[in-house]
Amino acid sequence: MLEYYRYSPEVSKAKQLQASLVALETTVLTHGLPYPQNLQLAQDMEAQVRAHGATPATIAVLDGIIQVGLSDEQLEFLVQAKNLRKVSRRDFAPAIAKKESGGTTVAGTLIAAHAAGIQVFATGGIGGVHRQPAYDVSADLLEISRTPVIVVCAGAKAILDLPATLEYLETLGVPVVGYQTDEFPAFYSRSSGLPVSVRADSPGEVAEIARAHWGLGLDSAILVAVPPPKESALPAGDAERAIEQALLEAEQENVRGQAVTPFLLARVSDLTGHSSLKANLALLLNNARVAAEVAVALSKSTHLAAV
Ligand code: PSU
Ligand code: MN
Repeated sequence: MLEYYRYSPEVSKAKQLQASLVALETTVLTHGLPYPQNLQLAQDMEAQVRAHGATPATIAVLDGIIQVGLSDEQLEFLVQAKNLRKVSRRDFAPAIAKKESGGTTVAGTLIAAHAAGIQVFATGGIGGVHRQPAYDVSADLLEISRTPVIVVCAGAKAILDLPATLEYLETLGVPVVGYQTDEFPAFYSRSSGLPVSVRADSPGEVAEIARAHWGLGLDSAILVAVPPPKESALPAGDAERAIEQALLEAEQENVRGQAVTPFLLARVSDLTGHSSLKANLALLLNNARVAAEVAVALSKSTHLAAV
């Protein structure tokens, strides 16, 4: 399997030294954000991870190779190239066989991170159960249910059906940890009115929950939901109005399949005068910081357990 993977020198070294690693996804760069904001974001997220004591591993598929950690040149290519694949579970083999390139989704990044031995992953918002049509369910949820990685996010993207997404996570047996909150955040906004299954107030508490879950032989992810930073979070009503309009347009324009999420996020950004974009960027950086802190706490608790 390793023939399909390549690690950057920085990631190889961190693995050798058993340093804390944080995986980062790239669909948000290739399908979520315009150039050059996507490049800036990728660099800023990596810097946040390093500033908090961990090593970033930005994951993508380049010319049919799964890259764990990207060079500056590789990142430059990824953020500017057109018609890249959105790589989820079903898309790895086609991309590899055809030597294509693409950004990995939450599901895709989880697969690669786990294969590379990385236990913590930062993203913006996970995919979930869509409001319409109700049978559109992101592959992110199934991957989260079967990959033992801590996923740090701002909840599920608010364009989704959040109550249904939480019910689905419950069915799949995934602990949903509210980070310094009792409520599941609504991605652009800090509250949804929906309860999480457990609250944790520090990185150490998150690490304890993960260790107990995996120690029991339960092999799902731990979903850590961090509210978006106060300064840039949107009032729930503002976000909801834009989302409803965007959903209407998606239906009128018959947007389907993998195109749905990028379409909705871009329309919500336009309709909110880009304040949703600002919130999205701020929460991604914040999640990178929390993920680094959790990765450091996890390696400390693992070392203690080994003593
Ligand atoms: N966050 C963004 N933009 C995105 C995504 C997240 O701000 O494009 C991506 C994530 O990679 C997530 C994917 O895994 O959207 C979900 O897509 P779908 O609903 O098609 O599974
Ligand atoms: Mn879908």
